[in-house]
This record gives sequence, structure tokens and C-alpha cells, in this order.
Amino acid sequence: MNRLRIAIQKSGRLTEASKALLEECGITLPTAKRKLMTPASNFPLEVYYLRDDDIPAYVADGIADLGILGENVFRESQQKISKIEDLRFAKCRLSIAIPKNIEDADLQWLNGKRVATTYPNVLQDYFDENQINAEIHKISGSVEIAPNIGLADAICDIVSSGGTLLSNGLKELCTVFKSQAILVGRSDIAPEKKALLNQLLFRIRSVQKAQDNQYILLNAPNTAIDQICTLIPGMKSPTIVPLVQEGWSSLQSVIDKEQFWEVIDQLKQCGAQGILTMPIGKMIL
Ligand code: PRT
Ligand code: ZN
Repeated sequence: MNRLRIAIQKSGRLTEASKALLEECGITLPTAKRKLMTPASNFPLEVYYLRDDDIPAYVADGIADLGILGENVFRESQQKISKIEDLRFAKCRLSIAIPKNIEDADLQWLNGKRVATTYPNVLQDYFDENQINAEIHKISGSVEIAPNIGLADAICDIVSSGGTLLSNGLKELCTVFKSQAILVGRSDIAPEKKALLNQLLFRIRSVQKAQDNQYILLNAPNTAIDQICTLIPGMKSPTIVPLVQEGWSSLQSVIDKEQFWEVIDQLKQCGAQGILTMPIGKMIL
């Protein structure tokens, strides 16, 4: 039977969110532990559990069709695979950091310096683009201690809260790029698998769309309905149901979470009352 094979991180920062995304897409995975591969019970999909660094090669070699990994690992790998979709979790940035006591440093400060990183390819590209002539030291872990032990003048590493830099006496000089979890695949995926991929992508996008929006229910005087409809137009248009109380209606629609508080203030000014909001499970346009 035709199945999609997707590689996800076996154990690490991406694991739970990757599994949760598949579950949100209605794909049930058995809880079996210590297995390299598990088939989903209700979608033609097999999940391979790997170290994140191995995922690009597995996908490039055709052992897996798809992979979920950090964009940082994807870019560094330089394998012949493509990004298919941003997945919005595991957000972080790849940054260059320097000792915090160095004042007024800009990118040019890096010229002639040694920079320790586990991302030598991405960093070299960044230096080339910015015409910086620095020496890259590839190291495999604990990059943040390199300046303190005299191994390098600066580092290039993943930053999330910034706590690790701070506790090692470092500060960010610049962001090389912003990263997040992404879905990757080969460009020559077989047509029958492409149909399954499109099905999976449709589900992922419906989950993401639902995460961006909220369901909203409110009461409004009939005189304000036109104005309220322009504020919360919804997917096609709001649903309007008359209230028992003369001259009033109930409106149902969806609202973009990013504009939520701004729109709520405007709705109140229009006379809206009894505003309720609820999370949306899936949103199909
Ligand atoms: O074992 P395996 O090789 O599979 O896992 P791993 O140890 O290589 O990766 P893992 O699980 O640590 O991270 C997986 C992915 O999560 C990374 O490739 C990033 O895309 C993403 N991610 C998100 C992060 C972070 N946030 C993060 N904070 N990866 C690493 N860090 C580390 C960073 O290296 C630094 O040491 O956390 C520290 C910085 O964190 P703050 O919060 O102190 O700034
Ligand atoms: Zn790794």
C-alpha cells in the first residue's frame, strides 16, 4: 500500500510538538517506545524517529519522504531537499554573540576574529554576504563556553530566551536568521505520494488557520449590525439571528487573534454586548 514516510525527532525539543501536530491533523500514532518506525492507525503514514541531524540525509536519500526539523538544521545540512511549510513551533534564532564587556561592536568587529559554531555552512554564507573575513571554528557542542576558555572571540548559536548567553557573559551582536520547525521533502516526490502530501498539507493549514482565529459571539442593536459586519466579516459573512428582545440580534463570526483586542474595543464602541469567544478546532475555508 502507498504510504507517506515522515521522519521526526526521536527525543528532543521538537518531538512532542511534532507528534501533537500529527495528532491535530487526525493522525493517531501508537505510543510504542524505542521503535525506529511506527505506522499511523488511520492515515497512510509511517513515522520514523531519528536524531534531528540525520533527518535531512534520510529525506534526501529517499528513506523518508518528509521530515520535521528546525530550519537551522535544514539550512546547515545543505542536502537536496526543500522546505514545504513553516510549522510555527520551536521558534528561535541563530545569532552571533560576543563577550558582553565589548562596547560599540558592529559586524565589522568580527573581521580577523575566531567564531565558534556548530553551523559553519550557514555562518560562512552569512559572512560572505556581509563581506566579513572571520575564522570559523566548527565545534560540536557547548558553543557558549568557547569565548570563556579562549577558544574563540565570538560564537554563533541558537538563542531562544537569551538566558544561556547571559549566564556565560555573552550578548547578541546580530541575528543570522530566525528559525522555526519546518516540514521538508524532496522535490521529486512520486505522484501518488504527492496526493497524500497534499492531503496532509490541507490538514496542517486547517489546524494553523484555526490557531490564528477565534470564534466570536455577541449581541448588538440592529442599528449597529452593518458596522459590526465590517469589523468581523468572518469567513464569508457573519451569521445574524434575531434576539427575543425587540431591536437586537445575535452575531456569530470569526476574528483574527492578532487584531483581537483592537477589534473588541471597536465592537464595544458600536454597542456590542455579551461578547463571548471560543477557540476553533479546525478551520476549513
Ligand atoms: O538529539 P538530537 O540531535 O535529535 O537533538 P538536538 O540536541 O540536536 O536538538 P534539540 O532537541 O536541542 O533542538 C531541536 C531544535 O529545536 C533545534 O534544532 C532548533 O531548531 C529548536 N530550538 C528552539 C532550539 C532552542 N529553541 C534552543 N533554545 N535548539 C536549541 N536551543 C539551545 C541552544 O543551542 C542553546 O544552548 O538552548 C540554548 C539557548 O536557549 P536560551 O533559552 O537560553 O536562549
Ligand atoms: Zn541534533
